[in-house]
Amino acid sequence: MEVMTMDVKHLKTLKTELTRFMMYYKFALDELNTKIDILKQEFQYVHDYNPIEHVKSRIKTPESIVRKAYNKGYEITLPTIKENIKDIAGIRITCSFISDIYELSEMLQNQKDIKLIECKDYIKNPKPNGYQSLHLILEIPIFMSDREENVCVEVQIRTIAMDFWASLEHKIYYKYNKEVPQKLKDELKQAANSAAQLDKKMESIHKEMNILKEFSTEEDELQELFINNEKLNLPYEFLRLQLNNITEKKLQRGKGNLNSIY
Ligand code: 0O2
Repeated sequence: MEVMTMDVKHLKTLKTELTRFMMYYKFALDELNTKIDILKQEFQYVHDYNPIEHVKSRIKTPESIVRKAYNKGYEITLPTIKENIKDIAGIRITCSFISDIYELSEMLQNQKDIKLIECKDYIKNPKPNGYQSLHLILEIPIFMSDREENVCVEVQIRTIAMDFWASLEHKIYYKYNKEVPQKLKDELKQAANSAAQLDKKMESIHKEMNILKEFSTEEDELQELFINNEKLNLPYEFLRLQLNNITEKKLQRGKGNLNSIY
């Protein structure tokens, strides 16, 4: 009887410890999600453009944490798990373009309370199967009533095309534990290469459009005139005629100079 009471007491303590442990990761995700949301809103306001398509976060289940620790041969204690398993909390950010991935990664790393623990760039160096994504392990402090904890979060940043490939590749292999035929592996790799080409194409169109937009804004601004804080538009025909006159005069002057030389 005494032994059973001891066991129940021990189990209750374990449960409390495990709950607190899991809470750290939930708070870390909350913190980081807020940071990402702030960056998204501010970027939209300053640049009139939102680089983030969507954000998804998850916490590994206790079962999956223990399975991973067991498979990797770690001691099954909370301090060892915290020290070695860095993807208990994970955030996946899908961006519009490759350049957005690096910009967002910089913006996160530049925050004073965020420490970069590890960076795996599977965009510059894709995995042999074609997988692409930028993986960061970020550490952030969590402040509780009686302590401060530094908690790791795995952040995966990728484009829509990279995410499309990774999600479908995961689905295709799901619940198939045998060796996948080489032909299918090659085809999946080709699909990854096509996704990477699509990303490059979309980025180059995006850049060219940005240049056009810049010119068009400058043109629009030249046609505007402010008097007493009231915006007036200069008539396009008027501007065109004035510009034609100036060009004509320049040409005439050019001809005159040439005549005086010969
Ligand atoms: P989940 O549920 O998605 O989180 P490690 O995690 O350190 O033991 P590794 O390989 O060093 O293992 O980590 P890495 O390379 O940073 O990749 C870990 C995560 O990236 C995986 O998490 C996947 O989410 C994703 N990933 C990596 N390679 C591939 C791939 O080839 N295809 C797909 N679809 N996703 C990949 P988990 O732990 O597998 O699961």
